Amino acid sequence: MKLIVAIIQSKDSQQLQASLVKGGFRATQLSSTGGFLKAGNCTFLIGVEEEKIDDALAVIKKTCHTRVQYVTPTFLMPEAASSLSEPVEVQVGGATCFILPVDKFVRF
Ligand code: 2BA
Repeated sequence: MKLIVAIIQSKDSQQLQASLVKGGFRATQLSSTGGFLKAGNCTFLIGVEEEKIDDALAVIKKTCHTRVQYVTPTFLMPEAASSLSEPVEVQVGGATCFILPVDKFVRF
């Protein structure tokens, strides 16, 4: 078994949860915060048999969309507020997925 840790945008979370259940996957959804934008996002923990990893990733890929966000650089560098004011484009995934080995899995 593997554990997929998938960080996605909150806007896609309901659809992903529904698609995973429909695909026969079990998942836990956590509220999280991106370190860069400091905005809320969602982290899914999905325990998956090794042979189903690609299927689960396909569901995530199909459901989670890349979006563009604009950030004012003053948000990143408050000390340079007077010289930097034009919003900067940031592409937010999709999904950032980590696939981890699971030593043991039990359910009681
Ligand atoms: P955030 O950290 O809020 O990042 C949002 C978006 O800002 C990122 O989208 C990326 O386009 C940009 N970004 C992040 N750090 C940057 C930097 N140091 N310089 C320039 N641009 C930067 P994604 O890459 O799609 O990431 C979406 C969210 O996934 C992240 O939200 C974070 O919560 C998570 N994430 C991404 N990579 C990660 C990693 N290596 N480890 C842990 N979490 C990660």
